[in-house]
Amino acid sequence: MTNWDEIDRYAKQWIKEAGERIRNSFKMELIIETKSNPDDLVTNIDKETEQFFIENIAKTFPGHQILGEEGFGDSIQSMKGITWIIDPIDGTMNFIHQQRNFAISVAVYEEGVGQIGLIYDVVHDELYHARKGQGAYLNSTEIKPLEEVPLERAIIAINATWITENKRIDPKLLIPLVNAVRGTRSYGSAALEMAYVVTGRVDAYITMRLSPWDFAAGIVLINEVGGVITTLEGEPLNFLTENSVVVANANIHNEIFTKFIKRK
Ligand code: 2AM
Ligand code: CA
Ligand code: CA
Ligand code: CA
Repeated sequence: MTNWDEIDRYAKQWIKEAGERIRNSFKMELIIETKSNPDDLVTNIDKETEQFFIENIAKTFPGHQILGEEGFGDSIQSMKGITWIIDPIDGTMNFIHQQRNFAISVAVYEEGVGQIGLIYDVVHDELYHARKGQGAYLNSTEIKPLEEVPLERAIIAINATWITENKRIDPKLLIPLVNAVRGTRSYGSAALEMAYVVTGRVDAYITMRLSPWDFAAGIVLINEVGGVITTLEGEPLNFLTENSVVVANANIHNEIFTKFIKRK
C-alpha cells in the first residue's frame, strides 16, 4: 500500500527547503541561458532546484518516476505507477526580472490520477496544497469551494499570445469574451494563475500552450474546489504532450465554451 501521508510530508518539506534556497539565491548572481528562443529562459537556480528534488526523491522513493521541466528526471513514456511532475521555477522570466510572481510546482500522480498538488509562492511563503478528496488549502487555511460568478463580474487571466496569429484559435473569438468580463490579468506564471483560479482571485485562466509540469499540481487543486480544466477543444489534458488550457470556475468554464469558443 502506498503511504500517501509520508509522500505528502516529504513533498511539503522539500518544496519549503527548495523555496528557502531560492530566496537565498537572490543575493547571488544568476547564470541565465536561453532554450527554444531568445525569450525562453532558464537559470542555474531552475536547474539546481530540479536536481535538489530529483536527488531527494530518488533516494527516498527509488521506485517513483520523475518528470521535470529541465530534463534531469526520466523521459517518461506513460503515467503508470507513481510519477512526480516538477516545475522547479514556474515563471522564470519573472524570477529573473522581478524576483516575484513565480512559484515551484510539484505534483504526485498514481496511474495518471493526481493525488498531491503543491504550488509554492516562494516570495510570499504561501503554499497552496491539496490531496485528492481532502480539500485544498492555502498554508493552514482551507480554501472554500468556488461559487458561481456572473460573467460580467469575472476577471480572467489571459496572456498576449491570443492576440497574435496562432494555430489553435482565431484570436477574434476571444474579443467578445474580453469585452464581456469585468477585467483581464496576465501574471506570467501558469502555476500561480491556476492557484488564483483556485482561490477565486481570478475566475478563469486561458492559455495556448502549456506542458504537464505547468498544470499537474494545479489540476489537483482545482478539482478540490469544484473548478473545471480542459483544453480549448474541451478535452481532458494529456500528460505526455503540450496542451492548450482553459481552467475556470465551473459556470464560467461552461459560458466560455457555449457563448465564445463554441467547440465543446
Ligand atoms: P516557465 O516559466 O516554467 O517556463 C509564461 O506565460 C508561463 O508560460 C510560465 O508559466 C511559463 O513557464 C510557461 N511556458 C510554457 N511554455 C513556455 C515556453 N516555451 N516559453 C516560455 N514560457 C513557457
Ligand atoms: Ca521554462
Ligand atoms: Ca512552467
Ligand atoms: Ca519552469
